[in-house]
Amino acid sequence: MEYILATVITVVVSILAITLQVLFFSPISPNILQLPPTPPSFIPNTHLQGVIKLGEGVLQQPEDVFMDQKGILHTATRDGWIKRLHKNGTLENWKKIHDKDTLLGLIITKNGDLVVCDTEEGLIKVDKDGEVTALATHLNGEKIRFADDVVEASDGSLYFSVASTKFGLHEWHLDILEAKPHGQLLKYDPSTKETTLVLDGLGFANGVDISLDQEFLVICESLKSRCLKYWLKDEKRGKVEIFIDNLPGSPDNIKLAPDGSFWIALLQFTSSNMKFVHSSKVIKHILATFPKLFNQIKGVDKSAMVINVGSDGTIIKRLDDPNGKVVSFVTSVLEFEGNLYLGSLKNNFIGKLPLESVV
Ligand SMILES: [Ca+2]
Repeated sequence: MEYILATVITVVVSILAITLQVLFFSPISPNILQLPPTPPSFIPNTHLQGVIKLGEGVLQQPEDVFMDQKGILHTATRDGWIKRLHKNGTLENWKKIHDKDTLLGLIITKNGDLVVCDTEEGLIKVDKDGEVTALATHLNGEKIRFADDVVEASDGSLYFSVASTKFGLHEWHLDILEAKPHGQLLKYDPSTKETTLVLDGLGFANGVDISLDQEFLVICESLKSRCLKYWLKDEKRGKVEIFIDNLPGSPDNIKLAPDGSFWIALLQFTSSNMKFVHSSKVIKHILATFPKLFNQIKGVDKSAMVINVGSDGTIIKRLDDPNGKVVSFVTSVLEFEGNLYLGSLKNNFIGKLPLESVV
């Protein structure tokens, strides 16, 4: 009898403790989020299972990929390196920035400098000699915490996204669970060395790129399953409209293709698990308090999808690895000389896919 009583008391106290922890010490103040419905005609294909693995085992979760004018592929890996893949297949450890896993989107500017987003340091420049300089570290006196992706406009300005002003890289899941718009689009002017706010209130601001005619910039909001168009020129300058919405996934990086269309990597958060999670604040509090539970159900590392979108915002092509057999958690997709190159936050290689294999 005493044993049963002790067990009941232990269970009750444990439930109370967990309830108190979840309700009063939860790190988030969540919103309910409606994810877009899956289109009725949705039939996954397996095109992405045809990728060739480049630098396998050496490239740790290369989130972004960028090709310079000579055809040298650049990526930032989780061990703090900028690595280069040459046309002859040689892999070069080019520049070690630090020992952290915080490097994300990168570009080579027209001057030949590499600019990379660091989720702790802001925007970093590495010149041709390998000298590292911090470009944008603060906005109005506040430290820039979660720089995600960057693009250079024709006038040399650097536009870059801040995924969240509230949560850092290692708390990205909290931003997703909270489902509030903490993202920004910032602009760094190299002539004045000033950083200014362009857009605020974005839902996990992620990939950025600029149209072939330089008329508009596209910025993707992972949380809202959409990308926005921000006009850069003429009478529409500064205006914002939807470029594409109701995407079948959460957009990560976006890259201009040679023909003026765009390639977008879509994170697969739209599983039934995540739809359920986004429908309940209580569930969100529990998952925010117990991150291992979130890792079990997030599903984003179990499949991959990329899409090709015309400059008018219509989907032209969709490529999948529906069960993550070869690639998963694909975060960027770049088209160069008839091939796609895929970056990922799970895979330890860059995927190469000849486009002729998917026509
Ligand atoms: Ca990104």
